[in-house]
Amino acid sequence: MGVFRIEEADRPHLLRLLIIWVVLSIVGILAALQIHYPPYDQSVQGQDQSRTLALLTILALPVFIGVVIMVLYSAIYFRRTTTELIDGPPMLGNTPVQIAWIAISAALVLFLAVVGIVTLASSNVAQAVNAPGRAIGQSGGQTGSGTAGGAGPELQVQVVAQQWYFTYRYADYGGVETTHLYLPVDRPVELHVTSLDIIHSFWAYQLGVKADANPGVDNIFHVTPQKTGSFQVRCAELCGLWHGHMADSEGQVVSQSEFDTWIAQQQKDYEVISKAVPSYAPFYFPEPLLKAG
Ligand SMILES: [Cu+2]
Repeated sequence: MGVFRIEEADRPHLLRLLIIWVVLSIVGILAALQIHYPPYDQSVQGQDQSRTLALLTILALPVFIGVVIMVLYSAIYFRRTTTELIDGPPMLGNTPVQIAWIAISAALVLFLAVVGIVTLASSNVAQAVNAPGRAIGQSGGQTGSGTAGGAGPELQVQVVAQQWYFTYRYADYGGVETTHLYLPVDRPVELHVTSLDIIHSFWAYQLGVKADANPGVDNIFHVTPQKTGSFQVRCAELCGLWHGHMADSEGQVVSQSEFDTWIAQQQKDYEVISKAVPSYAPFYFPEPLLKAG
């Protein structure tokens, strides 16, 4: 039963490889646990993404280390010693090794599939809506009733991309449109990402949100900021000459009371402009499309 038996001469090699693999894997995993994975923890969703990256890194490390030490070990200990070119002993497969690699790969892949399915089944899944006539949110609507203060239902924030900046409309506050993105901490937010002209991409890096902004589409993302402070906002889709200009804006996560003060100020500041901008809608169409009906 040659195939099932490990040759006597191979045992020291196998033992040595095993020890090196276990030690390096433990060191690698301990090092990987020290890393702070982007997009960090400013939002619940961002923290989930960081955890997923950590999990994938920890699972992949022993596999990666196993392959690398096998290659290096073979290059050192099983290299050709003579200048003469001769074939090595024929190998006709190794059943235990084959069973092990298929079982381990299958276990890893199936485990990650379960993790993925559970994540997808959670409530944080994004959706895109472009059915005409859909009212936005439950509490919002075209004019909004203004549920100021308190951690109520999801705060509706519309992200409007256009060449070459983002503006934000707060459905719950009369659809007021501002040039800054403020979000209250610890309150679930429903982001409605859309565009006025061409395709952009709204990327709030530290919040873990990257959403396509398409004209005529209401792209919905859920995010719950959990730490106050600023976050970067940039466009992640090449959108014309001044695309780079869409990289230097910042959003703020603030306390609910600061948010209330800020939004009241915005409603005051933009009162006149609010009358001039189109009324709040789930999405908008660029001029040529409007003309084409
Ligand atoms: Cu853009």
